[in-house]
Amino acid sequence: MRAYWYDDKEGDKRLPHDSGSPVSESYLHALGVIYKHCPSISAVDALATERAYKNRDEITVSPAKMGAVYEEKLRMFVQEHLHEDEEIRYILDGSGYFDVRSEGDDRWVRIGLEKEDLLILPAGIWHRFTTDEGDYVHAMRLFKEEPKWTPLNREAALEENPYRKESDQAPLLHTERTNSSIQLLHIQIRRTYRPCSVSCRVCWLRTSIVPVNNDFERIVEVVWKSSWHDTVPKVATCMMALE
Ligand code: KMT
Repeated sequence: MRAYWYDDKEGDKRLPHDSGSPVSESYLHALGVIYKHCPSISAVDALATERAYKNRDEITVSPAKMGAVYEEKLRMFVQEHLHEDEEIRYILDGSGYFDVRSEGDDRWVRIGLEKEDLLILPAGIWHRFTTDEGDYVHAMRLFKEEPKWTPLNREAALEENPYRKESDQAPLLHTERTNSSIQLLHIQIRRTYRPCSVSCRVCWLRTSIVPVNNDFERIVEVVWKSSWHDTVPKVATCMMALE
């Protein structure tokens, strides 16, 4: 895997478009994007079980496999879109690029993947996919629910989509170490949902949250065992339930 800022130059997106500025894995984490090198399918299976994935399929994106449909499929994949489910892609062979939008300044981060690379994209993140100059990727697609690929192409109205809003819904305001094993996270809940638990986007460990002053829409305190991580997670995702 190699991640870097896309150069934004016109032209075939299958070219590297490498601006020369690398992007770190911890920046990807901050966007909710997780990379793992998985040398075996059993490592993928373990991850799928841990994150409660129910379905999977395989796809080969190449002119040899898809024939005339190849260009059309590529046009769909490369159109900027989001999904309402988290998705996992595992590269079985070949290579390709996932581009994800940065938070705030809306720039493209390019993530080059090759064989044995696995990527987890959170629900609601703007992204796109293209093959590279090799024009060949064989990937496993893992789905939390139905084995379907439903892109919601970018348009202004989709900023109101609940999955889009949730993707940056729970900014950490403040963290506080109370002793060596307990961490308090103060999280701002901005919407009128009843928060029920909070998950670390890096390892997906989840803990329930306790509202402060019985006010679900303000600040919640989370007791986070720092032994779960060497460092305090910088990004947490609130799992919401409608009241
Ligand atoms: C996606 O989500 O854009 C895809 O599934 C593309 C094909 S998988 C390499």
